[in-house]
Amino acid sequence: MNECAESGTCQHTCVDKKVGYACECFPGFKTSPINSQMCVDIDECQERACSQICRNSIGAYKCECAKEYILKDDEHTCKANSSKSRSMLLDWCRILVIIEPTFSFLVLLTQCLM
Ligand SMILES: [Ca+2]
Repeated sequence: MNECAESGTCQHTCVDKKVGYACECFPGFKTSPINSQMCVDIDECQERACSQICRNSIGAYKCECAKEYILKDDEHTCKANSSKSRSMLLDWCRILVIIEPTFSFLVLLTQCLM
């Protein structure tokens, strides 16, 4: 007997077994603890999926980063926004050029142009 042929057996996917059947859920969902035929969203944020800010949604989730940080290509971990710190370094160099022109020329070469 194929219970899966009957409509409304499982909310998402029905897998026919030799004895009975099993319900499976789409990615991002899990079987409901209350009703095994139903699927509920997985709260990935409870599983520490993101290194900083996690936003759960139905069937998915999204990682975000705090101010001054950007999301890495893995879409889970954050790194310091280096372009911002680099521009801060350049600002610092410009100030140094004004204060101490001879010394700052060496600083510019060693630090700013790295
Ligand atoms: Ca989710």
